[in-house]
Amino acid sequence: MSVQTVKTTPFTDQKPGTSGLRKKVKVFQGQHYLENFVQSIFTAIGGGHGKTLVLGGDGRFYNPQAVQTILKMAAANGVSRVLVGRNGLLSTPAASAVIRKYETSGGIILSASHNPAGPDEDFGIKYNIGNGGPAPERITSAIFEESKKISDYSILDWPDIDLDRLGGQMVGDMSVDIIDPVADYQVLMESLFDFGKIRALFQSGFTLRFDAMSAATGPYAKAILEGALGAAPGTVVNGDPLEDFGGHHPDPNPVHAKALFDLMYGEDAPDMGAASDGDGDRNIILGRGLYVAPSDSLAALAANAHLAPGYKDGLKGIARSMPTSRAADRVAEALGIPSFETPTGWKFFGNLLDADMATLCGEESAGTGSNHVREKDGLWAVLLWLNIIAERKQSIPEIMAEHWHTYGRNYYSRHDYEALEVAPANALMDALRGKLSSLVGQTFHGETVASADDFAYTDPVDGSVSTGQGLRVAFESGSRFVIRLSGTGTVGATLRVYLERYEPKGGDMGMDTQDALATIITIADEVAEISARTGRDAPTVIS
Ligand code: G16
Repeated sequence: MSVQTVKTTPFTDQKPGTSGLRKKVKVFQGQHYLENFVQSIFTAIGGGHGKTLVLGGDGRFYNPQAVQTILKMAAANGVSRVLVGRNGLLSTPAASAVIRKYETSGGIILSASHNPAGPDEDFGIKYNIGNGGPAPERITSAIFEESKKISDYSILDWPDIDLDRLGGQMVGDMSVDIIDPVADYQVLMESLFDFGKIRALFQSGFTLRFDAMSAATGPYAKAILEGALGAAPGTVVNGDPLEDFGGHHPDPNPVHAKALFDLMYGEDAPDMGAASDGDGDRNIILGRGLYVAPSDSLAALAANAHLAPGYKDGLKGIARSMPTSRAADRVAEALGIPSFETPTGWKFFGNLLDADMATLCGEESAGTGSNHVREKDGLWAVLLWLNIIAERKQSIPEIMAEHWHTYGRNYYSRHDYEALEVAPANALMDALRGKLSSLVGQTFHGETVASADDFAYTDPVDGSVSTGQGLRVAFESGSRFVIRLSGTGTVGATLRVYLERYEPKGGDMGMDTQDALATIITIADEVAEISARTGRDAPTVIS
């Protein structure tokens, strides 16, 4: 056994984005690229000595090779023990659950989430800390700083191990436990939800279609939905993880989950439709003929969470990312609990959850979760919906209609302009930022601007400040639009335009969402000069 010290030079582009480092596979396969970043993680966390880590990923192309490399580097950096999901597979929420259950120092998760996979597509890597959540900015910044000055990395000269064999193996002096990726996660779900009631719901004829999008959630969904809960065989479709996700984008939105949307809006729709993403942390929920916007899903889950055993004592607070609609705030107000508005990125929820200030969290980007782990959790959201349906004995459209009747409706949509050239996208942001203060008081198409700013967040727990988190323009009517650049893409720039209009209770709750938002869409385009500056006459994706 010998530790090799390999000379290297820094890369300038290893700055983690919204959720870790995401690049093309070919970039990660370049000489020293993965190794430099992994060594930067170890250095930034003070070395590996005596630590236990969790390691796994969404099963995409290059996942097994990266696992082998990271194991050899972990051993060379003094790590004592690594828990690895069988075949290198661990959904992101399951990795978080395993970190927490075994109280490890942290974990390395290999995922580019909803981005496509394959030799010419994307790969990603991120570090999660001991609470199970994504590393906060102070650590991701430290990793980036290390990556800019790295001069060598350590790796053990050791053969690849058998990732398919459950149980213990050694890599040098470091023990490796290959674990069943589903088992611990399933135990956690059983502790939160009334599996007996959900089983009875399925026995009574309730039908579900869960699209695992040929990605990480398949084994979890099959074991829990079809196995433990007795949903009919075939409930889970695209349930086998493929290294290229079957050539699709594992992004549960109307474009990439089109088959599910077509089914749910068709004549033979099951009672419920759901889908997850590449690494199992996102979810979408549909009822017959109804897509529940993720912001609305968070609000409805918050209003009904007490019906599930894990939340029977109520919620401490609700947190949402800034661009997420304010539907959940109304629920928090009615419950008499605080609501929090954080920047985009699940890492910003960690402190609130650790401090027990928030119980449920959610984002417009198809993410909902709770204090059971420190990541968003796709299958968890499906199970909470099922538990609520089993208790309320109502359909999803009925539950949402009652919700809007009680709270009013925040009509909401996100328009994405993908693969823009970086310079004009930055120029658009700069131009809008430059005129924010002058917008206040101006009226556009009957909507008067009440406030306009560049969102900054002060973490109420540790006082850390995050600036430049999105440009928001709010109107006196309660409508608003928010614009920011995505931090997860790997090609050019992706402009996200978030649109929201509040219809108070007693108003029209049955409008088409794009119709309801038409005026705000027009104003956003004019004020931010979107079509003029991008040359696009329509978004790439509307969700
Ligand atoms: C990640 C983050 C989320 C964020 C999303 C979109 O999700 O964990 O918190 O909302 O990216 O970020 P952006 O708008 O910057 O692309 P995931 O599922 O990709 O890990």
